[in-house]
Amino acid sequence: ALMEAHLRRAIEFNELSIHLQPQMDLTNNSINSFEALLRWNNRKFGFVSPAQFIPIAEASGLIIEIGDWIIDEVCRYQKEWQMKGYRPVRIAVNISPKQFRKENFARKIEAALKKYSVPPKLLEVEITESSMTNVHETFSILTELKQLGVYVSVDDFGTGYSSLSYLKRYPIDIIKIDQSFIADIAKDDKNEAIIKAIISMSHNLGLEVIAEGIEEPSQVDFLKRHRCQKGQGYLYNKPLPVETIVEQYFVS
Ligand code: G
Ligand code: G
Ligand code: MN
Ligand code: NA
Repeated sequence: ALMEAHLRRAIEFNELSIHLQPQMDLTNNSINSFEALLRWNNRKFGFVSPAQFIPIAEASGLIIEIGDWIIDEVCRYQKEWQMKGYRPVRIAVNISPKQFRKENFARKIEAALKKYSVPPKLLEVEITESSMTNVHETFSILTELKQLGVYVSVDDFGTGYSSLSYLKRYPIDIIKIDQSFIADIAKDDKNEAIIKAIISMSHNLGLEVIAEGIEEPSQVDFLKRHRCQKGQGYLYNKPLPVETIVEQYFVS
């Protein structure tokens, strides 16, 4: 409850920031996109992990305000980068179930894109299977997002309890293979069989596929051998402050 009280004032006190993690094209080591990851530095608690405070934000409903803030920030960066003539790069944003299902979610995204004149193709919405509780509702939100022209990805793929039928039902663009599978490459044959199946299923469905949590060159070799072309992880970069990303990838 104390943490919730502090979180309630985090935006006002400028305690939230966004880090960006590059998502690579594994075939030529170029940047394909970024994932935005929230960071909170509180006066009392210091740095608090999103794994700790996102559930609090979700339970208290604060996630709506925080989520709106993230989308606004990300669109603001895009505008700024566009004005400075930087190469356009898509940014993926994690969306909590409550935020996804809140009425007017797609309209809010549309408004933020419009506010900063950002092309929809430069925004990606990452949802998890836990957002897809109601078929009719999920279909209608995803269809609106599709019509807007933003990308939609399924985060932590392979760890939920959903049936695979949603892949044919919903307009999804990208599958993100959960990092637990990548961590077990070369340790577990069954695990490797599952990754191969996810990659080939993604290709056959016309979906993009990206591997999360890459830490070892041998994992890249495996992924490339099985035609997974995209990936992210500490081997390439940790999530970094936006200024660092700009210096490293745009100004040089
Ligand atoms: O970046 P890190 O590994 O600490 O993130 C931990 C968890 O918090 C991950 O599950 C990640 O998806 C989630 N997370 C990070 N940033 C955001 C955010 O901006 N919004 C939401 N909803 N979840 C986030
Ligand atoms: O749930 P989601 O996939 O959005 O969470 C991403 C989380 O994974 C972030 O907290 C991010 O900091 C973390 N992460 C990113 N790359 C790596 C990696 O190579 N190894 C590990 N262990 N975590 C990673
Ligand atoms: Mn994610
Ligand atoms: Na994930």
